[in-house]
Amino acid sequence: ERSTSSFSYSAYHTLEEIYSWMDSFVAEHSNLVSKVQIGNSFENRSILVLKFSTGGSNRRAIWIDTGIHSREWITQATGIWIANKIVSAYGKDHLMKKLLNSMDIFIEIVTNPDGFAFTHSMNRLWRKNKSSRPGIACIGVDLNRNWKTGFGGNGSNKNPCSETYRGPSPESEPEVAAIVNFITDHKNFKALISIHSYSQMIMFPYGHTVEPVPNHDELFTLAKDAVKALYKVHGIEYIFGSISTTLYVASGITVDWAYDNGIKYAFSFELRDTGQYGFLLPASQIIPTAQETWMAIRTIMKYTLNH
Ligand code: ING
Ligand code: ZN
Repeated sequence: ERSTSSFSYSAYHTLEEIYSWMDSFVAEHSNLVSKVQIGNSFENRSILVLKFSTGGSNRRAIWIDTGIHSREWITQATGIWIANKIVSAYGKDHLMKKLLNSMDIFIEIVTNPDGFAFTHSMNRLWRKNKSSRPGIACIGVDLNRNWKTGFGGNGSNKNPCSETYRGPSPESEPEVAAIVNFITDHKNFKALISIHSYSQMIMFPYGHTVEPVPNHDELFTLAKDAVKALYKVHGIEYIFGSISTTLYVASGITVDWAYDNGIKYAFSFELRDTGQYGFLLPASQIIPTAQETWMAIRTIMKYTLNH
């Protein structure tokens, strides 16, 4: 796209279309948005993050990632819509104006670019990345099992052919290492929201143990408020709680790493639906899903700004 005016926010797009949209989007809103390359994927694609900032240096920041599992197409589509929403909200929404005058927002829309390209070309239901290693027959590591916190624990698999294969070692995958390096070097992230689909849930650490985190009650209340704000938009019901007690025990996951590295407001969303369409959510649901998800994200952002 040479301009975002010809881009459809209510359709699913290829990687090339999304990366081209990003270039137009950044060019059209250069006062607020810039593009940061944080690394390269296993197959050497660029790993890109959109940065929303009104200035300052190394301000307190909020991280959002979508598409760490490539087949969860509603998440990348929601990430695109939300990026566009942040730009329009900066002009209209007092909270967002206030937030962006003191904090930065980073959104990684295609967190697993190789897997995403593969879901378009070969296998719509591909989840993992596309890494391969000598002597290993199966392809791909589950990027939501490759993080250091709890690595190798229950709810992750050491079999390379498993859909939840954790990889040979923590941060073995360039897509995970890129985020770890970026967030660690930045040192000022206060909230992180990692977006998956499907199941309609808002969850928080831990995943690797049923042990509650020190600020469990605070996260529980905030998740409840986010679910309430989401419900108000289109009447869609979400459940909420810690990952291990709401969904299942899962180890080596993004939000557990974030939490143990000082990001005390760490959440994982599971977007629409509850299984009717699953990963194949019709494009007609992109905008309503993004609208309601935005209100949940905004709730968490507001709380983070004020704490
Ligand atoms: N489910 C997630 C998975 O990686 C999840 C569930 C989310 C676990 C967040 C831990 C943290 O198994 C999907 N749909 O990917
Ligand atoms: Zn997922």
